[in-house]
Amino acid sequence: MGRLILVANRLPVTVTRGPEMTHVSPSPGGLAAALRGLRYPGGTVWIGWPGPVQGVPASEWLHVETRLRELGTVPVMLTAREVTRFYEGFANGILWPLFHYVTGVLPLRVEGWEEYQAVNARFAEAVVSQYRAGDVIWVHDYHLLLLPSMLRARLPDARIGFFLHIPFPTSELIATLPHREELMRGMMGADVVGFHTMQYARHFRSATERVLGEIWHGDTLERAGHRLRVGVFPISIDVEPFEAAATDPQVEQETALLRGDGAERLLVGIDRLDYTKGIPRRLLAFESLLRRHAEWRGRVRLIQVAVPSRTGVTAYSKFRHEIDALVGRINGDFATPHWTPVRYLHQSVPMYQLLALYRAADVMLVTPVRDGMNLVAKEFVATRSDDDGVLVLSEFAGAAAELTAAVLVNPYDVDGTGERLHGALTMPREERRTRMKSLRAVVREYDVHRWTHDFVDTLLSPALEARET
Ligand code: ADQ
Repeated sequence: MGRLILVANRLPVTVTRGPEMTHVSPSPGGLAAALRGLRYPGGTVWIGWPGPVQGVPASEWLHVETRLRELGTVPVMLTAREVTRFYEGFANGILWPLFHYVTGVLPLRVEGWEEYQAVNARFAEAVVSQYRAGDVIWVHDYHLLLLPSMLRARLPDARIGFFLHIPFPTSELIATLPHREELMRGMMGADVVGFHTMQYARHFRSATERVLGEIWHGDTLERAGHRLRVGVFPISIDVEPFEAAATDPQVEQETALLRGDGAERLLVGIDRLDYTKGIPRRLLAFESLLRRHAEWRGRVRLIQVAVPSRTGVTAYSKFRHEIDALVGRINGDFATPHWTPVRYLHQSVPMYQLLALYRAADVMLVTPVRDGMNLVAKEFVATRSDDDGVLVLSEFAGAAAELTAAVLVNPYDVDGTGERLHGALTMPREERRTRMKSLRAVVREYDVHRWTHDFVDTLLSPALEARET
């Protein structure tokens, strides 16, 4: 049996330079979290960037390399210029906002295309050097849109899958992208292209029709010598560690501390600090709740945790100041000597605290303006084995397609969301229980293991054997 070669911009581990020595630690972010627990009978190989390693002294590099090899990973290095122009520039400064419909932060000129191509070609080189007949290749995400076709040209018989973790937007937006033909053609080298929702898959098909003039037969397409299939595979989480939170004494103790004497209700938001996650409008919705329902003043508080992210991209540092200012204004306007409405943590929190926040929340706020899936929503649901707590979820998160028993909101409607918060805070226990039971059933039924299994099964499916033609 062949191995599963996983290719993603980031390795599931990151090399960071500490004050005393260099560490190899788990990478942040949803993709890394989802794939870390992956098991494949023939074994897995990971190919990706281990993070900025420029500062690692040569004397420690041997130790780092050994550690990476022990973990089954193959590093692909990026130069400082590539980090700026490929990673922060083309991938996170152009593709990320455009695919999330946040066109306001797009630069006037699209730069970094040469580096985007060069880095994709370097990844192709790394995959080809690892590949053995029978291996299955699974490429992930928007950093590597050109890779499937580059691999198809070099390894015509390989099974190649591609999964996009972010939304695939309407073809109207794809049409605005310089290099749109190359990017779309790049994805088409795969045997299977997967998305989180039907809507993204539909957008992809129409973009290929519009940009490349392709003709689809349902979800498949015949291309020079191979058949491409588009599929829907909603990513999920490893449910077990979240369910286990219920019986972890450290989590229990922290949950009790967060709940205090129960006099105040608790709203919780946990995100990467990213302009797609809807934090400013969420804060305004909370402010609207306090203005329009003054009875909640002194009786409810919001804990917002935002883990720093992509700090090298200009739009992110500007955005950070916007949130700082909003939190300051809301606290300034509403706080009393005994009560502060918003507690804002600009930091990552350890796992036990994350779990305790999920367990302690009366209402969990997941209100992105656009999100491929959003794993925080699923993690929250999985921890609530007490069948309590209300999930307020944006219609524009991929998760909304499955988690229909959540309180769904349009995050752009700030006052409307404020009213839904009031509704969530006053929801009767029986309704909370019914909704949470139904949400938990969805997350337990389709966990991350089913997700990987379904994708790889589809990729290996004999129905794709059209290459002999
Ligand atoms: P992300 O945008 O990174 O993922 P998400 O799916 O919500 O977003 O995952 C975030 C992960 O980071 C979660 O596992 C969460 O627990 C953790 N996390 C977030 N804030 C934290 C904090 N302050 N402290 C500690 N941990 C924190 C991308 C797409 C998503 C898609 C995933 C997977 O943008 O839409 O769901 O990939 O496909």
